[in-house]
Amino acid sequence: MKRMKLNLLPFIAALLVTACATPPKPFGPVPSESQLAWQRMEINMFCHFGPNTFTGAEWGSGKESGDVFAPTALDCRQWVDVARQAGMGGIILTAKHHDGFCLWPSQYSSHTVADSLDVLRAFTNACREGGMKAGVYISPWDRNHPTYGTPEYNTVFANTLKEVHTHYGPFFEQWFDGACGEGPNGKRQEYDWPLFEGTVTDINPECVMFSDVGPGCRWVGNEEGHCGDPCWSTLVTETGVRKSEFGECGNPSNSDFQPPTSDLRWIPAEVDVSIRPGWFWHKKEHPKTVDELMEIYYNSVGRNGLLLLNVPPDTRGRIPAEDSAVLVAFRQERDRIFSKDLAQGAKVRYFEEAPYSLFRPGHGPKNVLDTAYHTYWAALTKKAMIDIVLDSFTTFDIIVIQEYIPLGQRVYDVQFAINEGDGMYCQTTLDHPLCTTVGHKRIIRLEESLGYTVRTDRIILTFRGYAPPVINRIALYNSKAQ
Ligand code: FUL
Repeated sequence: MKRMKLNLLPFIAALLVTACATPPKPFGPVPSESQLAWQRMEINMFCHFGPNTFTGAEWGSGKESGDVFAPTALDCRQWVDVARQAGMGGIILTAKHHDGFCLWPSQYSSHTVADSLDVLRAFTNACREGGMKAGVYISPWDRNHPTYGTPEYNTVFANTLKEVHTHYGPFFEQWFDGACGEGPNGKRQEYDWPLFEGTVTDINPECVMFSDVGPGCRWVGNEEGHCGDPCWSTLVTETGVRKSEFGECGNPSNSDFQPPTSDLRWIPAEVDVSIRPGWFWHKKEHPKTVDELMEIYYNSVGRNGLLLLNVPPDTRGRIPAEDSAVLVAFRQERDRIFSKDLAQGAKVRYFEEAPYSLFRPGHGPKNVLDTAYHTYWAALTKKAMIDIVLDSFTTFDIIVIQEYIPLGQRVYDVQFAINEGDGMYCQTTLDHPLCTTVGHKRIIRLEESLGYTVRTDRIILTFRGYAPPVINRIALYNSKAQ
């Protein structure tokens, strides 16, 4: 028998390369396809419209006459036009607020619009015609329904959901408000959440359901337009926060991420805030300024949240001109700042001297510059560095970083070093990182986080993750450029 010395090295090397070329495994909970599509919408419109628009109330008593609801020139197409011009992809309408008044002729309530004034139908038709996604807010709290406060109401509410989702859907989002007070019989309701959620899921499994704690997305914990920092898209719901136990930006995973446990779920934060002081239109109120909206944008979308901006129609049933003007200006301001990515054309490399800068073949660092969503840089170690070399010294004051969240939210700390000229490097420290977690999108304003605008030709970013970071995008902008 001939004896041969078998050299296994090339096989092992080939195996290693093949293993590394495969995409990284997801880490912890990840978004469903509809949650991912939802997160990528980034800004949606909320429309609070109902009897309160006419009575001046914020919380109607449920005793108001349905006749007060009398829009003089209802035009849901105009809502869609305004939302589109503002760069929004979806609108959520308050089809039933706490007063119980239904904006469609429901068979489960006597407090509704007339058949001839089916606002929900006009709204969903306008959305479909205009290529806008429609969402629906249906308040569980009902100050009108006589059965509220009894087990029977749970069936009424489930039937109401069924009616709306069957005859007016599909909706991209179902909003379950967390407010829970007494009904007309003076009693509080014990909600049957599994029944409500199951009803929606049976009809439309793609519908992202909002409530204080999900299951599709969750309340950020305030109505002022900001996420906590850090803002994780993961939440412990079984042993952690439950419905109605939610504080200011507060949930355990906002501040203190726990590496995956069995009851950690993907439940990203939604930031609901009104363009005006109230949720409903009131004659004496006016919209926020562009600067205020930009601040909200940075603190919501820029901190891994989805911004749900409420723009209430007036008594005509139209969005007032002053609100649409400010929304268009808000869009123009975002376009002005974020249209020129100064990192385009840069050389991106891994940091040659450091072993922790290795990456998966096929998922190299230059992928952070392209705008394709499904290409990313996948590091091989939990601490990973990337080196961005610009053509020349460049001034910028904003860095945008995106994690590739289909593989989970991993990063908990980002450090930043730049060449300030003469080989002098300036860098952040672990006590004061450039930012904490990243998630879908992190917009870092350098004047806020470092205290100054940057001028450099080389940026080194160091990421620390609970698993090797997977970064989708890094971009640089100068908000002061004209
Ligand atoms: C709250 C409600 O009580 C407000 O009226 C409004 O609808 C806001 C979006 O949610 O919980």
